[in-house]
Amino acid sequence: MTKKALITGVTGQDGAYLAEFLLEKGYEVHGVKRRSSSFNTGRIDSIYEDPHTPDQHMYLHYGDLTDSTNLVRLLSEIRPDEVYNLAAQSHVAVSFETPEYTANADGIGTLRLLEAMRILGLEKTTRYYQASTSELYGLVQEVPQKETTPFYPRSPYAAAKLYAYWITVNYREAYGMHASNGILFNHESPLRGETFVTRKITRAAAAISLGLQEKLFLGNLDAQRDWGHAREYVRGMWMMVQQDQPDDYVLATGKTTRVRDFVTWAFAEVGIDLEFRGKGIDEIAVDKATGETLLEVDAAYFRPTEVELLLGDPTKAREKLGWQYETSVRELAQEMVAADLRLMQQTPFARHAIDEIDDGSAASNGNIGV
Ligand code: NDP
Ligand code: GDR
Repeated sequence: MTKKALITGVTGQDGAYLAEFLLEKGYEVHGVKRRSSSFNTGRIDSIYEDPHTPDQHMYLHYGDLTDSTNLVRLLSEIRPDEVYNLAAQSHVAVSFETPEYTANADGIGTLRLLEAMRILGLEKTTRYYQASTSELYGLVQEVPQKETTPFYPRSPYAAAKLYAYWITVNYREAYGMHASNGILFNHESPLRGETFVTRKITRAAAAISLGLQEKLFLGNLDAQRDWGHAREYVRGMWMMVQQDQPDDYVLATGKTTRVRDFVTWAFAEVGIDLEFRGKGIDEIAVDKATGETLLEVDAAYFRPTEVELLLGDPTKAREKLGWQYETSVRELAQEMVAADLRLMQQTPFARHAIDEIDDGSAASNGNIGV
């Protein structure tokens, strides 16, 4: 029997990788996409199948985690074997600008989906994966962070995801659902959203090297993140769902890197050797060869409360699931810069298009980014 999977957030980075992974495993994949005034399916164009395709395996449905009626109808029509809840307003800085919406989509949205499964009597037959996050650890309580480390959320996003984490545990315990939380540390790829820091950096390195951008503006260069590759993390999601018993697992690489070092590596990929000068808000980075300032720190990108250090311990996932990461952060930076260079060389970019790629957090300064 062909297994059916429902993926919310299928148009996002992880949704695209997961859909591809499940199609390769022979699943019938149903993805929920939001209505948008412009195309939002770019990441899944390569796996999308037209509804007229004979023997179709990939289906897209309009939907939204803020609409219970929609979720109930989709679940009752599809009756999936596995549900992967990846949909979220996933930008931490933007969650300070849109806290209520973030709570609604990321927190209550999770409840809506779980409750829709229960209403339809799917709680004993359909397995559920919740996209939980290392942001739950927030203010450092323990290093490295593992499944038993206490949570201390530091943003509206993390607080919403805290609710989603616990409601998933509660539905597992209350109704015997096969519901698991993947506590995933940062994972990136060439499909990463353009306003997350790694992609913002790799795009800038590519654009600056091609003469399409003058400068990169960033916030906290001292933040440390445990960065892995998204393709490997979606495999871990699937592995959790295949276990006999549901449980919660950390996926991480066990290595942490400062934003500043990721910048150095990304620019080295395009042959630019950077030197950092100054401190805090006055820090800049100059091209050692030309003396030109290519990076400035901009206060607009600092968050009201920051998560300074994330470093995960993936021992449980390795021992129980057999999950392992393969790509180092340096290789990740290489792959992302190479992909951005290719993209920009193929598509002649209007200069303003690049300058306007900005982080939503700058909105508070009247500088509305993407
Ligand atoms: P993205 O931001 O790339 O994708 C988010 C997806 O959710 C998009 O498809 C988006 O649609 C969709 N979405 C947003 N709001 C709603 C809504 N109200 N209803 C339905 N769909 C919605 O995130 P990632 O792929 O990087 O992350 C996937 C999940 O994993 C998220 O829940 C994120 O919070 C979580 N996570 C991510 C980590 C990471 O490092 N990437 C680490 C830990 C957790 P659209 O394309 O239309 O915007
Ligand atoms: P994060 O990712 O907040 O960890 O959430 P992001 O890439 O946005 O930030 C990482 C760190 O870099 C610092 N930073 C900047 N960040 C952005 N976006 N833009 C900047 O200009 C900039 N300058 C410095 C940030 O302050 C932060 O410390 C991601 C998301 O995918 C979440 O959905 C997910 O849950 C977590 O990872 C794990």
